[in-house]
Amino acid sequence: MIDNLDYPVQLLQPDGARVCRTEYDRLIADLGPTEYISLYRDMVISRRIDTAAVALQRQGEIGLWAPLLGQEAAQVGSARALKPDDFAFVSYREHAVAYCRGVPPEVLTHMWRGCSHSAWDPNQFNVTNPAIVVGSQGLHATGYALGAHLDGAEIATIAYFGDGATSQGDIAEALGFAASFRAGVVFFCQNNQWAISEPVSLQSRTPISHRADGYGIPSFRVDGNDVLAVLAVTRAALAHAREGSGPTFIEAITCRMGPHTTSDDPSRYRSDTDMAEWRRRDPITRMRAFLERRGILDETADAEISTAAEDVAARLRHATLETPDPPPSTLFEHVYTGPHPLIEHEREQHREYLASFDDQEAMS
Ligand SMILES: Cc1ncc(C[n+]2csc(CCOP(=O)(O)OP(=O)(O)O)c2C)c(N)n1
Repeated sequence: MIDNLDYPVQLLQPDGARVCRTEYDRLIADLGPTEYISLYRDMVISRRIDTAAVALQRQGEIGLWAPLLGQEAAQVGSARALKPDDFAFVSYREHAVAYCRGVPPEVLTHMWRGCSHSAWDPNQFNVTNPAIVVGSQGLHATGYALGAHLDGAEIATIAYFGDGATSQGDIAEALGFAASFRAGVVFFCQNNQWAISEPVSLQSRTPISHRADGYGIPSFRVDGNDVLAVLAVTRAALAHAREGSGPTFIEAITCRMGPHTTSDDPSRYRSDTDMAEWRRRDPITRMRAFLERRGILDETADAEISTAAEDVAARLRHATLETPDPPPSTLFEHVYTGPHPLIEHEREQHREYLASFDDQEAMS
């Protein structure tokens, strides 16, 4: 079942035609019209969350956002393969993974507005908060997977990271450790073609999935803009982890169609012509074409999905604008689990700093 062909696994062509591949078809044989619509719905809603958050950043309501535009199939397909007890360790771009795990859309902007250290309780949804330190979550996922194995829990762990992160020591260490100790972790690399301005061709002289070979980790290459193929491949990898067979590596080939973050201007390093081919492979258009070919998406379902997406965007917007600014002193909370002399010293300095304004007021 492990497939590391250079040609990625594809079950849906860009025009929505279904490609048959028996070994992968059987992994999604349980899907019917309801599930197809539901996958499409999650992708449409995820994209709408993303555009709403970008608009909030442009209006100065959040400090930063890392758009997922173009990566909806990679994220929704893989997240929908997870079982409730599995645990996902994410980077800063996996808003659709968080959404699929049940994180309320209203809290997705919390950290980016600077009003919370932690947007949600990771243990409530079995998905971590965004990790900004590139690659760090690979180590966290590996440790968690090993711990779960020692506890006898039949769960899988998945670590999401980008092509750039494969050049980080953290990912190399995680791969080595997971392979040696057969940790049940799925290394899910979204090869979105860019690490900020650095193209993947410079990042790796081999297909990214081949890097797993050096660690003795079986790998898959999948068309990351094909939600059915991603779902099938991730189900296989997660099953491998749950049955105690150790780690796997998935390279999902996709494209970040927007900027790296809202602070980036991609026109400085890639042309519109470069992006034309990727627009043709848009994951949402592709799934929609598949649904239309099968006559599954009628006007009622289409309208319901659009309304739901607008509703989620409105809730996100409203919640972001309504979130109160926390008192600045909360900066010093939760740095360590208990009191720490350095933090207490800094807290006192901060108190004195604020008090100095009271003195100035009294003098004027
Ligand atoms: C350890 C570390 N080094 C550098 C950075 C700065 N940085 C943030 S994102 C990024 C590129 C990551 O690219 P990739 O892993 O391909 O993920 P993508 O952003 O494309 O999803 C870099 C270098 C960081 N956050 N952490």
